Amino acid sequence: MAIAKNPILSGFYPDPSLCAVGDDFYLVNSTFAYFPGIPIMHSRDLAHWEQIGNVMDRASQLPLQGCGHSEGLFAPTIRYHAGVFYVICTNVSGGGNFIVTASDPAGPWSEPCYLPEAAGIDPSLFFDEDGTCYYIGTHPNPKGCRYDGDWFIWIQELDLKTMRLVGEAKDVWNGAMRHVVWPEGPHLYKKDSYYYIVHAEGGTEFRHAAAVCRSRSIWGPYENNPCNPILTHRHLGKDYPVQCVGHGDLVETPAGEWYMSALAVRPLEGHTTLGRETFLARVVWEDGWPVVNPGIGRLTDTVETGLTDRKPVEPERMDMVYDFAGMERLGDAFLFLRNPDSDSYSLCAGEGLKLSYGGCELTRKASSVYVGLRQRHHHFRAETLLSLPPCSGQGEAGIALVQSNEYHLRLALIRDEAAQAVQINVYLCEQGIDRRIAGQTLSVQPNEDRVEIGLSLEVRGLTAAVKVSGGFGKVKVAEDVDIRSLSTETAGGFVGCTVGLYAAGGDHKDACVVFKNLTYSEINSEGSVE
Ligand code: 6LW
Repeated sequence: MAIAKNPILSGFYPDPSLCAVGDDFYLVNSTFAYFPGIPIMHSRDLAHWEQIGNVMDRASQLPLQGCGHSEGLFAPTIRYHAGVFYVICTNVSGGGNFIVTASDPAGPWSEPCYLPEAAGIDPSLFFDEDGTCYYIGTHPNPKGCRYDGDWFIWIQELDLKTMRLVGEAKDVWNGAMRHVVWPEGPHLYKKDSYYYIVHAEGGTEFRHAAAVCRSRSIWGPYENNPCNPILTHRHLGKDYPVQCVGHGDLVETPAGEWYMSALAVRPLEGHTTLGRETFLARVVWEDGWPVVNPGIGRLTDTVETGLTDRKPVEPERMDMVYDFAGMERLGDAFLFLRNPDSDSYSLCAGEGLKLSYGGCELTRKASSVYVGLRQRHHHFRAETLLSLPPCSGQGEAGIALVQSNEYHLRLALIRDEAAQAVQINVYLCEQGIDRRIAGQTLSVQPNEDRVEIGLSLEVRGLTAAVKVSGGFGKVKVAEDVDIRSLSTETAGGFVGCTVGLYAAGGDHKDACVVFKNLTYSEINSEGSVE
């Protein structure tokens, strides 16, 4: 039997939603300002997940220009009905709520069908037994918010032929607790002639919780589960290692067993750098209500899924080696900022990944030239070998750990042609202000064409160390850099860190830095590869 290890998706995989189609499970997450948007994962045992694509992989589907790091795509929902996959989501930076569809969940997905009449966020779809489709989402209390977070869950029928909301919209529920804040992430289900709404409340931070209500009619009145909330860690105190648990979605296996995906965070000393991650819990039904992890009542390190173990053919490796010189496409795991300018990136056989200079700094809310991977572990090392052109017009290139445009760490290389040297600087950007925290100037050989330098960024929890290597030998540039500010608690927002390669600035717009490879390895707290 398969045993799922929590988090089932570590790192920046927030707002999970999942659905079952026969023996197959599909899961999606929110991506905010990153492109492509909404990774889609597949599993046959709920334990091993493989990315099969990205739902929003064309700029035409996903306008993100100028959006804030935690704007763009909010919480998506995935559902399947009558041969069609549906993802419904909100682009808070352009267009609002929309639906995309696909016959193959790996894609291609359709252009978005916007629902301008649907206010608010966190949309979900429900297909009733007679095929009628309903939209469920959240919006501010239509009678006026009495306090911050005074929102309502509302339902309206969706005509699938016209993709328009039809009939009356009805506010059905505003949460389980008195003076509840942020009832959100609602999903509708039907079981044994009851309609159930599972939703989050309390805000996505420490007081996050999953709750449920039910009704015999989809339009209500909904009755509160007397055992609410069904999942939270807010009563466990701020030292508990897994916090902010909520945003649940239920799925039934072919054997009739139930599971819930939920988001949670794993802070270190009160600092969350990995963002909101995806967890799994078991669900049983008692007296017509779902009970999460019965006998335990909180998220566990492992979950027996009751399904045959289906390790992927290529088991997920925690050391990921990308040899760009031999790759034809970057692969689905890579993330860009907002809508990338494809002319600034090219994979050249035998050479590597070329990034153009001339783009804007990572501090800007713009489509900076950056390509990254999610930080999947508290302790990791990222290494790359790059080659700097003779003329980059003072442009910088290197490796960055990005929480947002306002909070990131950069190991930045500038080739100084006149001085026949390479300046190596470490910048910690906080509140959008760059601070140079370490630096060195290393000489290069006179008349050297391209200069090859290896970069290493090692993160152990809340500190980072950077090293460079090249013709000049190995140099430690900075150690024990305090990166606590690259956390949700300081930076705010909804994302986790990504680690990536970038190029910025410089007045030689035709110049490129070439990255030969990128290696991401999980390490232990002593620095050895796991
Ligand atoms: C999302 C809402 C939430 O739309 O945070 O945790 C928002 N819950 O449901 C952004 O992820």
